[in-house]
Amino acid sequence: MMQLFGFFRSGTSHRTRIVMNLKGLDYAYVAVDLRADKHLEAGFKALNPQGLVPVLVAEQFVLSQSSAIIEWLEGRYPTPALLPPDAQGRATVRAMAAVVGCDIHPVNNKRVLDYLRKHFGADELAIQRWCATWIDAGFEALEVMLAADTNRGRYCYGQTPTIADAYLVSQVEGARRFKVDLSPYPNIVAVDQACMELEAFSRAAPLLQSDAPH
Ligand SMILES: N[C@@H](CCC(=O)N[C@@H](CS)C(=O)NCC(=O)O)C(=O)O
Repeated sequence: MMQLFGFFRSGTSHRTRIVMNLKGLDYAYVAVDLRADKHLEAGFKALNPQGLVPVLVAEQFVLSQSSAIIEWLEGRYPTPALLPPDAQGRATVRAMAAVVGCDIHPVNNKRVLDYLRKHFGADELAIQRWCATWIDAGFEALEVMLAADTNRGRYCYGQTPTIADAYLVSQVEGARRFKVDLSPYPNIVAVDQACMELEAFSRAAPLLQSDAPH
């Protein structure tokens, strides 16, 4: 069985869980406690030298980087398709995913926030403002992209969930954690609500994972 190494409230783990659930894949979840720096221990770094979650162990090989894992899952388990059939559609979906994956998440990652606390004296209010700044910058653009697409149904693109929804829903979760006001983003909130009606998304929620506080 595949093993997914992750952490309950890691956005990159969350988006990967959503994709695995949408594909109907069974997997063993291995919790890596980022609060206890388990990801920096030699045992985990032997799996991923970057010391970051998620890691997927499948078919005797080890994959890191959620975007690479998600693309591998899409190629290996093509049904249901989480990318559109046409090149323009695929590029549009990947662009929306990249707003989160390349431009919001990396600057709000734990190690970045720890660095701001340690070397720049950032207190929790400053951290909250930092995170909100980059979430707002990405969400403002995504909101425009969603509003402009008149062929869209209830999800980010087309009539069915795509990888863009997996990225967006996990980032909305992070936005709520950092107390970002979501009222300027009605299309994002509506997409999140539509996705959360699907079991694949609701079952992937951070607080439902075995390593979440109960
Ligand atoms: N680009 C990587 C980023 C992975 C990543 O940063 N994961 C976070 C959790 S969401 C992590 O392990 N953070 C540990 C740290 O910052 O020390 C991916 O998409 O997989």
